[in-house]
Amino acid sequence: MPDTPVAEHRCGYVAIVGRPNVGKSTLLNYLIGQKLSITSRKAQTTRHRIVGVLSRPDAQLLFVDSPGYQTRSMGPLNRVLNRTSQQVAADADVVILVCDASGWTDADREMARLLPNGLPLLLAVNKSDSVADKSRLARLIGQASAERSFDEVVPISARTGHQVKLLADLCVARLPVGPSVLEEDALTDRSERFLATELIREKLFRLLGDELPYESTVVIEKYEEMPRLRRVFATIIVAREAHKPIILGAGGERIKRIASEARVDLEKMAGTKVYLELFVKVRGGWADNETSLRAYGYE
Ligand SMILES: Nc1nc2c(ncn2[C@@H]2O[C@H](COP(=O)(O)OP(=O)(O)OP(=O)(O)O)[C@@H](O)[C@H]2O)c(=O)[nH]1
Ligand SMILES: [Mg+2]
Repeated sequence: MPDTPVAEHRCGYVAIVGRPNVGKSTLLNYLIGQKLSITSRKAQTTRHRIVGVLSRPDAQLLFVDSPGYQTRSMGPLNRVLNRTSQQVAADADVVILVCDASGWTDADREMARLLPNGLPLLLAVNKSDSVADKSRLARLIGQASAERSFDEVVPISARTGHQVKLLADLCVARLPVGPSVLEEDALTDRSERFLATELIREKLFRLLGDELPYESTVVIEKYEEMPRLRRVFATIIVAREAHKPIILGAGGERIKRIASEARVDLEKMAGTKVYLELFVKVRGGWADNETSLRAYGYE
């Protein structure tokens, strides 16, 4: 028998929510030590609920990344993304609200107001590495705490990892006691095929400048899994004919680059060689209503 009592094992869902672009997906990836959720400089990169698993001796944390909560333009796609964001928070055992250390904005305020009561709520003030003036950080924390009460407020950097372990520990302390619900070596609840669509979409977000058509998405037509090879046929869907040449680029340069960068990531993810073919199709109105959005995988 050990002399010191062994702490009880804990397990539960930790929602990662906040307005677009504050670093939620970067945080998820740092927490689980792997690139799982796609990231980019553009707002609303994440469009789905994605679970990333961290198994430690004392706990299994099921972190749930979510789309950035949008308070401005309100098309059908935005409405669906906002609903996903709120659902992720409502279903969690602990909620991490992520904001940007550069300042507490109206969008943060609205998000904080919408979060459910009665759940442990932690505020992670991210990108602290990019703020030299620490009094600014103190001001932000004062302002945020005056508007909503947080169980903990932690300045972090999802890029450097500063205080990310502390944030995880604070979550563990608030999770229900219980056994792990997933295998110890599980990384996510998502399929390889789903992760493949995401990695391709990431390249769209990263390789297109401001001309990125917001109403673009990726569907996998065929995903063949062989022991040492994946054969992937995917289509980039855009809503207007005029968007097609933007994706293709002059002489097809751009789509070639999207495909070759995506292939490198797909190979890393699958641990095999990958053969990837990309197509572009126009599907007018695919993002215009919730029924067709569902057909493209948006819940
Ligand atoms: N300097 C700095 N940049 C960061 C940090 N965390 C994230 N970023 C950058 O912020 C940008 C947005 O990061 P994401 O992780 O995609 O943000 P997100 O909140 O998931 O965004 P959406 O999914 O669009 O809502 C990227 O360019 C990241 O590299 C950080 O701690 N420090
Ligand atoms: Mg994201």
